[in-house]
Amino acid sequence: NRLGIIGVPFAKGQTKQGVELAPDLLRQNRLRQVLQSSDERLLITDYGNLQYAVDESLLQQQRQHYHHIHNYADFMACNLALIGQVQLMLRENAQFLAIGGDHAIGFGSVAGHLQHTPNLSLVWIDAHADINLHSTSQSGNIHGMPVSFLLPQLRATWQHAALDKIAPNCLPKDQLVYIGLRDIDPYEAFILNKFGIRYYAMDSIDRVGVPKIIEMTLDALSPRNKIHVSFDIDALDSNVAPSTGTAVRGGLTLREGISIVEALRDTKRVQGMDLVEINPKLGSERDVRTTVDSGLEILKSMFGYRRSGARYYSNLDT
Ligand code: DIR
Ligand code: MN
Ligand code: MN
Ligand code: MN
Repeated sequence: NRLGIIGVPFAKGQTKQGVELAPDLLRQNRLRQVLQSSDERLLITDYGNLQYAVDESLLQQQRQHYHHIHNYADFMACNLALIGQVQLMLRENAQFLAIGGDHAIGFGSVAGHLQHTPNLSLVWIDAHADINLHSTSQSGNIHGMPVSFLLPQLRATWQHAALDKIAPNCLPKDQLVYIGLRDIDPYEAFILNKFGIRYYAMDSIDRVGVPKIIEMTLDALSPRNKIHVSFDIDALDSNVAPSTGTAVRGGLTLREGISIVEALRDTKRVQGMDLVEINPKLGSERDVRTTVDSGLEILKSMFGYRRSGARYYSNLDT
């Protein structure tokens, strides 16, 4: 089972420096060995860190239409490169992992995945809904907006971005499920409810528990689709993931996070994953170690490790 890994050291979707250091920090903390030892049959290719160049036409787009949000041109340039990179990795591998960087890369990662596999479902695990439009964002930070580039009902609000050319395949709104939300902006709540987008906020998890949430999630998604899991480390409670830009207390325990990821993995349909928003410049040295360890535990569970000791080996080819 081939797994391609790309680092995406993009930090301009929000304002805190440091999140761009996460891919190399995870590598230094034995990312490859950790994954390899959880499934010895994984054939891992590390494609290094994504590079991109901003061209004049994007800067012009930014000046003319999107000057009120931060770093639009960089966002687009990075995600354009990522859309290509994801398609390349899926031609050469059964699965891919994109390591951020901030969650702005969720657009390119999912969009690239959709160009390779149009029948795709998305599970967005996050404290935040990341579904702002440029017109609804209070912060101007694009890491709070990536989902709005993916849904056909919302992407029209980015009319100057030529999304139909860049990433013609969209994500049907009924193939999106959020898990872990607990910090939703008022306009985001309006959008989620207007379009009937499925989301399991922390209060639902409290009421019915993680097993039921997983069951409802999988019931909602088309059983024939491949799955993309976009995991924002801030979905986890800040006691297990303190080093992140917008930590919110009262989140998933590490066990709940692992449990969700194991259940998704057990479908054998997960073809792509993002792990984003680990920021090694925030918190103490111990906070950083805790956050990186939690991230590695989540990745282990997605790509092979079984708490039961059972060896299911690969995700897609059994
Ligand atoms: C807030 C915070 N909704 C915003 N968003 C995120 O800036 O749009 N924090 N994604 O991680
Ligand atoms: Mn393929
Ligand atoms: Mn996010
Ligand atoms: Mn978040």
